[in-house]
Amino acid sequence: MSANFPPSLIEALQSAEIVTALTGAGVSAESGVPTFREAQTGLWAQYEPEHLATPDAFIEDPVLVWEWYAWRRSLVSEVDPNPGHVALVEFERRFPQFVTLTQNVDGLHRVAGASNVIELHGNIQQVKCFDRGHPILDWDTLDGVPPLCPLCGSYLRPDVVWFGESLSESALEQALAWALQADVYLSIGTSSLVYPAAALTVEAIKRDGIIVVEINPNETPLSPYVDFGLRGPSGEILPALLDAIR
Ligand code: BJW
Repeated sequence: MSANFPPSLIEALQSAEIVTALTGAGVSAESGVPTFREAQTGLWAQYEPEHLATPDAFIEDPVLVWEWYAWRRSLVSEVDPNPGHVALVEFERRFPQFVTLTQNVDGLHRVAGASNVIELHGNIQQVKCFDRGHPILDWDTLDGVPPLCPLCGSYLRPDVVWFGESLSESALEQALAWALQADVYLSIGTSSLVYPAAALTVEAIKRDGIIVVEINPNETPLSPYVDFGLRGPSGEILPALLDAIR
């Protein structure tokens, strides 16, 4: 595979000081975590996102939403990082400055050993309460579906970012700074449909002198604007890319 990479891409990576990677659900697909929007296997082939990943859905049916996340939490706890996650850890060691900005809530980048990770959409293993946002540890010993917040009595919910909710301001600010400083920006395994995460790629594309690379078996709305589109699974392309720049 390495022989097929454009030489100008390899040169850009070999001389890069700052590299920013934005990842999406596709990065975890080869670990067995379903993506969101692929018709046959996506989580939302069974459920519409608007029905489950919104505050209104939780207000309407907290039991259904809690149980959907409980199912996903147990799925995620049984899978391992794949060669794509592992290659990104090697990238982190290889470049003077490297960050993984992830939309994924599965925590697999950290499990793989990545240390500089910004989780833009939260983490499915963490919970907070619905009314006040109290972060709660040791919640799995609490009764109730969903359990109640020991501090204020409101329902607990996963500490993830639902549609219509704001991302952490500081996480987004840091992520934007990385997109605006990168020599090379990698958009990996994301449909680039969900904002503001996709806007990070848009901001990178708008800059002069940056190389923007998309790694995805399929095209996305941003594909026409990137410098290189590497079509294939990230679990194969990332290790090959790493080999090619060594
Ligand atoms: C592989 C592969 C392999 C497969 N290797 N690749 C501007 C314009 C339009 C709309 C908006 C906008 N700004 C805000 C909005 C509204 C909304 C939005 O973006 N809507 C769009 C759908 C139109 N955004 C929001 O509401 C955000 N909040 C916000 O902006 O607050 C301010 C505000 C508030 C109120 C009003 C207006 C503004 C919050 C977004 C939160 C998203 N949350 C979710 C759920 C997280 C919790 C959970 O997990 O349940 O995050 S939605 C879901 O989508 C999840 C993902 O992180 C996110 C992105 O999906 P991703 O990762 O791209 O996955 P897929 O499935 O879409 O794609 C997988 C890709 O992998 C595919 O391309 C495959 O080809 C590829 N692939 N195998 C490599 N082996």
